Amino acid sequence: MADVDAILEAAHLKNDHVREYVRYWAEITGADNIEVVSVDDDARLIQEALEAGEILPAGDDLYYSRSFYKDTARSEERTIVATSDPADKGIYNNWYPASEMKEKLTGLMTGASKGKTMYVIPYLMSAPGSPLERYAAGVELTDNRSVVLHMNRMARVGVEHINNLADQNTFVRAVHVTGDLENLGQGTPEDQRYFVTVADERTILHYGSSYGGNALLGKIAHGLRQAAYDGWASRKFLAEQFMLLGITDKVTGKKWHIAGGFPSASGKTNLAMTLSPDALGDRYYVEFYGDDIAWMWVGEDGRLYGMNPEFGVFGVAKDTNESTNPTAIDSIAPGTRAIFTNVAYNEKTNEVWWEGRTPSEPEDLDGWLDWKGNPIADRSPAEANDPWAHPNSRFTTTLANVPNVADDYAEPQGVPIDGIIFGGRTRDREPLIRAITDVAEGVYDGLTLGAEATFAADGLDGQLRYDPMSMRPFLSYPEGLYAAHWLKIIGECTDKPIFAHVNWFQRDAEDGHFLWPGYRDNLRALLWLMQLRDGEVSGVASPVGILPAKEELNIDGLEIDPADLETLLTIDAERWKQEIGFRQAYLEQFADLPEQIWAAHRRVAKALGD
Ligand code: OXD
Ligand code: MN
Repeated sequence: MADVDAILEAAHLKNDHVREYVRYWAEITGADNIEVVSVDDDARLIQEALEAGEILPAGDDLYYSRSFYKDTARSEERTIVATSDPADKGIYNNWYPASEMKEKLTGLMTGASKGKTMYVIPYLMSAPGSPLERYAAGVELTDNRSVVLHMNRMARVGVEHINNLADQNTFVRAVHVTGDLENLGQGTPEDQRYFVTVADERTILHYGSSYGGNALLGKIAHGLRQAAYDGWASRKFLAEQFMLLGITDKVTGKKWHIAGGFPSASGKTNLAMTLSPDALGDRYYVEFYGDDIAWMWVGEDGRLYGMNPEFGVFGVAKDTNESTNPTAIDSIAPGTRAIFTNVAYNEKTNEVWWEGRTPSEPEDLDGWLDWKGNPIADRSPAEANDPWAHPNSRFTTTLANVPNVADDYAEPQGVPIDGIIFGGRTRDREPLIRAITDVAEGVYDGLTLGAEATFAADGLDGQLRYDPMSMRPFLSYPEGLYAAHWLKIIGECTDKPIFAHVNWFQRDAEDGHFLWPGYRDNLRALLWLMQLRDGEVSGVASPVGILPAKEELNIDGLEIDPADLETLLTIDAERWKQEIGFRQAYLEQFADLPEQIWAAHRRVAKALGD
């Protein structure tokens, strides 16, 4: 091993606590070399990765990477939150004692980076100068160069983010060791992978994957799990898997900001990057802030503020195209330095493709390889219908590449949040939008968020896989306390955001067609919500919130069957009563659920006539 101190000195890494941390893990992991990286090293690292065959060219300044075929998604069952206090155990956080997990991971990581370089990635999950900067600094150690390339796009990276910390010891220690991917028993009883956040020590120890959600530790492990814990422990903020967008009315000059959570596959990235529908484009301009994480706190003016701690987008490629998400397509155009992972790749033309990129697959199969690297042309009849790209294949690009990114996206002060929306994917029951003005009812609505269970796997038709606030895989402390923390933070706002539940996916009971066109037209529902908040419309009361009166929803330029619109703006009380029963059982699992949440549940049940 080279002289660690000399390397850190030469890299101008001045923080003594960081130095000690690097020395400690260099010794354990047994890495042969250490390299401190900053975003300025990106071009060189790209070159090195190309030369090593770790990435492949995918057009002008675009790159392609493939992960091991058993390592293509976050693994929820292998993800653990550890602390020293058993009271931190919740239903979803998969809690273990910190001492047990630290020992386990230290054992797994011992000598596991032998022969490799350990990259030191100092990063910041906020704009410098943010009120939450104290919680945003971290140092990821990784033995995987592709992880560095992704972190350079997803976070602010460089020693300047950790050299001058107000408290030199306040940074997240985030250790990533890839391990021998071919021999980790992924998905078997002998699974060796462990993804642990030791939340009360602000230490993240991930072993056994090089896939994004398990390996880019600034993102999910720090940006969500650790930050949610820090927000609660400090009583200062919320960290949620939320998108964040802005809408400007060019006529009145008003600007609104909306944040919101959607379980996977409910269209969060598409909504975050949406544009106005053509017919409303002259009047309303939509700006993108973030597609996956928002940290929110109460500002001095009594409003809720929010910011996206990330610096990039790690988006699902499937179905992304010029009509579903044109801004995403622009953000990965030639010259953007975007990286594609596990999509299909043409080794002759360097093109990439994924399901839904174009209506049908490229006709000429010459040179096309599927996400595993196998030639499409050589497929057997049994494999003919296998997807070309992995369903969880991704694109990684920086926020600045998104054409409608907000002008102030990198400003430290964040933006005032006018509305918080929750949206699942539900074929019936949930109207297009229902607004909720009571905070406890809003929090209750977030807690009971869910997406439809896949019928085959999860049984009961119409029953949701509940996903509180879309945070189920990222919760780091018990659900009852989580609800109480939400009530506290929003309760402190003197000018509160309005809540709403949205559903773009309602279907006709007979022929199954989608009742609402979705995509850019979703803005129409959000505009109504902002008008309601501003007192310009009053809506129609229902047992589950305020619905738009038909004439209040702006449908200029929209072709929609009046009967479909009618269904979208009414509720099915019988289905709702059934849902209340499911919710009762779901909420009963949670210890210490605040009485205000139970009261909200009872109020809704009573209004429905239960
Ligand atoms: C996720 C992600 O897994 O954002 O939720 O990547
Ligand atoms: Mn996510």
